[in-house]
Amino acid sequence: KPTSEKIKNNWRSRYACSRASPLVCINQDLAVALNVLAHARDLDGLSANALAYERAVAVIKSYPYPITRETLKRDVAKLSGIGSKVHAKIEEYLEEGVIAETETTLQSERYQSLALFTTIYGIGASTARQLYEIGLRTIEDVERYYNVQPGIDVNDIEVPDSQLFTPNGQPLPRSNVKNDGKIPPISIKVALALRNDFNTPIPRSEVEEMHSVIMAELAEIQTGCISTIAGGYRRGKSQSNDVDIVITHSDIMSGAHIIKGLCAKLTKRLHERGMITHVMHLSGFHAHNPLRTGHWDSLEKVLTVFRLPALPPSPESQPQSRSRLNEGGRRLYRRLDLIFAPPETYWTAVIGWSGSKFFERDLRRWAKVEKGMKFDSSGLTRRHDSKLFVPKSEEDVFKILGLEWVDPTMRNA
Ligand code: DCP
Ligand code: MG
Repeated sequence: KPTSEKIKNNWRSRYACSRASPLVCINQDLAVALNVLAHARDLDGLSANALAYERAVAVIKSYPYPITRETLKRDVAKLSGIGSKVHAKIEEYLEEGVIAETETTLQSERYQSLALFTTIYGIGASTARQLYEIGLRTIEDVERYYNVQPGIDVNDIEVPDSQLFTPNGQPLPRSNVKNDGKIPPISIKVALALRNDFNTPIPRSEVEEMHSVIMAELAEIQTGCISTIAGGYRRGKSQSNDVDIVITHSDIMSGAHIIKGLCAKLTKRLHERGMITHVMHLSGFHAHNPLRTGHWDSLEKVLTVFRLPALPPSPESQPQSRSRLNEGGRRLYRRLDLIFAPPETYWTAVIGWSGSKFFERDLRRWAKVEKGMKFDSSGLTRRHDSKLFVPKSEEDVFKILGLEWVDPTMRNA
């Protein structure tokens, strides 16, 4: 279903979820320049400040005309989210072609180090700041700090037995080969050892290959499962940083029952096949929220490190596939998130995992402020009595929320 003209013309809306936000917008350079300021504030822990800039960037992404002095005055200055500070930055950009603060930020050692440190999976802004405060500046500094030898093989990282995962805490049969079937956790050491792989973007073809291999393995355990590749892939990005797959069962009646425990079973199987090498295990999104009923805990997910099986040796290997191999000819380690939803919350899970993060943020805000509802990946409910809506399709979620359809490729707020 294409995005309507109504949505495309709705760039004045205060909510990113009712605007069209293309992957690359007509004022992309300005959006990128302002986004550096948002990023810098975020890295400095100034989240409210960062959010203001993110909002401005999101508003600009939906504005369909080139921003000039005229359109700034006529349209952009009046948009919610464009305050006096941002307005001044846009004027400066139009005047000078650059934003001075953006340029000095990009040059600053602090920004460069913090941005670099946060590319390591598991290191967030506050850890990055701590590492910077104690004097670390480079990746080599971080490796030394975490006691990781440069170029170490990830399999040589030692993990105490007590830190190994048994999926969902269930003991696994001892017949399993590696570590009695236990799976090592994704630690910062692992992330450091794999950082070159993790920082190599995943082309769409490889995302699709991972998806089909995973679904074929799932079919061996359980027939009738259906899935959607969510995340940046679904928004049309040509390359992704990780792969997000949302899975459910096609049987509306007994799907919830069938889905239960499947996350652990698939994780175990993919580990046995050598494809899942590490996991970060999180149970349901709301496992600790006492207001949630048992129903919610069935949204199982697992964050993993995944590697496709080696390609069969071929003398004239395709340049295209060679780009996905490292020097040793092996496949790259990738980050993979698997999300299992019961049929009744499948479509909210798909929307919740399709992003962008800012689109999601405004979707939750819209649901709460304008509709008295609560939206998140694990369901759509009415606030006053927690009544659960059961959308029959992705379009249905938008309908229930009173929103016009926005195609995933237009959710790049
Ligand atoms: N998401 C969420 N809650 C989480 C994690 C993710 O709601 N705890 C949503 C918002 C994201 C989407 O899922 O847009 C996917 O998250 P990613 O971090 O994988 O981001 P993208 O897929 O958008 O981009 P990429 O993976 O290419 O960096
Ligand atoms: Mg992703």
